[in-house]
Amino acid sequence: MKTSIFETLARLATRRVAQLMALGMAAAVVATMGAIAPAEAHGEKSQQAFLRMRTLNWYDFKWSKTSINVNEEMVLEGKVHIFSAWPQAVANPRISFLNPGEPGPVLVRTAQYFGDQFAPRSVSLVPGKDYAFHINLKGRRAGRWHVHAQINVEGGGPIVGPGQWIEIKGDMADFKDPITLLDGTTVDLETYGIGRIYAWHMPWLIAGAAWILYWFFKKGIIASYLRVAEGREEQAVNDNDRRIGAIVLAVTILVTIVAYAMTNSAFPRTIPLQAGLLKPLTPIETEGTAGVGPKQVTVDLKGGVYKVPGRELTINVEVANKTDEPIRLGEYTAAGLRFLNPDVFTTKPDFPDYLLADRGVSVDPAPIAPGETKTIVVKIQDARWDIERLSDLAYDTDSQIGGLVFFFTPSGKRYAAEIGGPVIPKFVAGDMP
Ligand SMILES: [Cu+2]
Repeated sequence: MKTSIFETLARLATRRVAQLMALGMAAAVVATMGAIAPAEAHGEKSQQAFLRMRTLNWYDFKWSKTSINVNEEMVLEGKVHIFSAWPQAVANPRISFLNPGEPGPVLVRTAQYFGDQFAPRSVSLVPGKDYAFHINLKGRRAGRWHVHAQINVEGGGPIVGPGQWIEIKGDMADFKDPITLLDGTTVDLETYGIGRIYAWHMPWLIAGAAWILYWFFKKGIIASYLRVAEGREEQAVNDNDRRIGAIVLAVTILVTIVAYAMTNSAFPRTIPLQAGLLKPLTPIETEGTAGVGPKQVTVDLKGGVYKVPGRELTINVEVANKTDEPIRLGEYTAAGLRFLNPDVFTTKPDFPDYLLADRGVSVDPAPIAPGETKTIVVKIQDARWDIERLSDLAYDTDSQIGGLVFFFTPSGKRYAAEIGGPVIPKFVAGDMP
């Protein structure tokens, strides 16, 4: 059948309109991407309950300030217990990296330490040990931001600690980030080399866009894909395409060689990015008030029940008190959440409200005497189980809890102990276990 010139033109025009529409839609998607507001939700909630309870147990968190100006410094400090029974599904924290968890570089990190050790690189964390850390931060972008600490575990992904809202006032245009180089000169990291970054990225962006547009208008990207998928790749590329490809390749190699030589002569002394593994770290060994010291108080989980409707975990815990003072259980913490026993915590500690269940723990008020070993029933109940989605443990392949329990003595000492093991989920209300 013969087609008229008008039909051919009409068909070509339709194709061109469709192409332009697709291009317009792509442009609209790109344009709106920048306008998406920072999410209010906390990404850590999407991680499985077992991952957050049985990997890193965060405690003693402190944000030195919650309101700062641009250029003002603050410190985020905390401690982390590496869970002994680290889940098999997650890679061991053999290579881990501490980071502030924030929505982009709203605060810059000027330094960070594990104990007294300056730790700008990856570190090895050992299960069963506790580490104290602090991150020095400096306000950069004005706004109200949720700031966490997070540890990225190689092969396991980021594990996020508790977060706090930090208000930054002022104007990012005033932000300065001066550092002194090894040769004594001072540069502002905020603007240093920014011209070069643009100069290097723009040509590649243009080349990339030109490449996409060339294929888009000449052959159609999906049509080319179909030709290749059907085994007709020879028809997808002709001699003219090969010629253009060869020219682009030659220009790319030439630009790279010339620019490399120019950069080398402009900056004769450089060192590579420092990316080694720092080890070994010194864990916390202090007894009493600090972390999980030598086993002065040992606990053993003797089973428990998680009631899904009541958001209530009831566990039987065998406690052996090897200290010389009576002790009382005052806190259970897991995944950054703190459940407090109001009999022990008579005043509410300063901690983000979404993670603080200040009346979440109830336990028989009789203390455990020095030298005594007894099994206590601990009830941990709060809506935050659900809000922070820890109750999802009922749906995990192994419904195991994890976390730390803290015991307190009349003289104000604190002893921490790791607790973990399976509990039985229960989906109907009532008292029968
Ligand atoms: Cu957050």
